Amino acid sequence: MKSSFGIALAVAVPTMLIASVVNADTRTYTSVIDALNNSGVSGSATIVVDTDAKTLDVTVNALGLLPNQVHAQHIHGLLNNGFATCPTMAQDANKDGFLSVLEGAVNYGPIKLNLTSPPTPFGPSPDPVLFASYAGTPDLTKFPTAPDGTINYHELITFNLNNSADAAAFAQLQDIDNQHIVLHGAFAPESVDTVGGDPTNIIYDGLLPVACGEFVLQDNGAGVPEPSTLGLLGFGAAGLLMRRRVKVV
Ligand SMILES: [Cu+2]
Repeated sequence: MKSSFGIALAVAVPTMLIASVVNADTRTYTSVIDALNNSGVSGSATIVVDTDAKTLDVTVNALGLLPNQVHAQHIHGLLNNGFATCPTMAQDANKDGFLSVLEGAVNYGPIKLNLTSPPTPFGPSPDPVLFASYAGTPDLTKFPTAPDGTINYHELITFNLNNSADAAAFAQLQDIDNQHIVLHGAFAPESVDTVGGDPTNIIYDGLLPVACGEFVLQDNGAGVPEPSTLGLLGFGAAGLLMRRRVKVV
């Protein structure tokens, strides 16, 4: 009797969990963007993940950027969807007073999504350290140039799951609250992001991280607050554990 009850619960709980997830086909994440490298940049970002339509609706509003320069902007994160954070000056490993793109990457991980207009096609990585394997090569002229120091970006990015790179990208962009947005580009000594660069030569460094924002889940699409969702997940996990134990016995 005990075993059959365990099996019934193990089957029922994950089914309930799946039902609640299927109903929630959109999730909305927001981010407050703060300056890195004393850039004075600030802003906000919103991402709506639609698991039914297979889209990400991305909005970025930022100000304080150097006008009329290419400002690369990306979603960065860890490839296992683990929790990644914005870097701080604590990651200035060579103590040159600047957080370089590679020093920052220790915290924020590789580029998982290029925020260009139009969206960058997913495909092979142009750099195995800086880009996720599916991220594709961005056209630098398609990033914002902040004509008056501001960025107002909005794109609906659609993923074709029949394409393996798109499918990999979509799988890596589900837990947006574990990822963050990074804006790049400011004047800096050539040595900051160029190996062998002259530290007395000030250049426009298009790689330099100038702002970063971590995302927070605001709405999971089902009207269920996040703590309850976590509770359901915990309960589902308990059901799975029970099922395992029953199998062993
Ligand atoms: Cu970036």
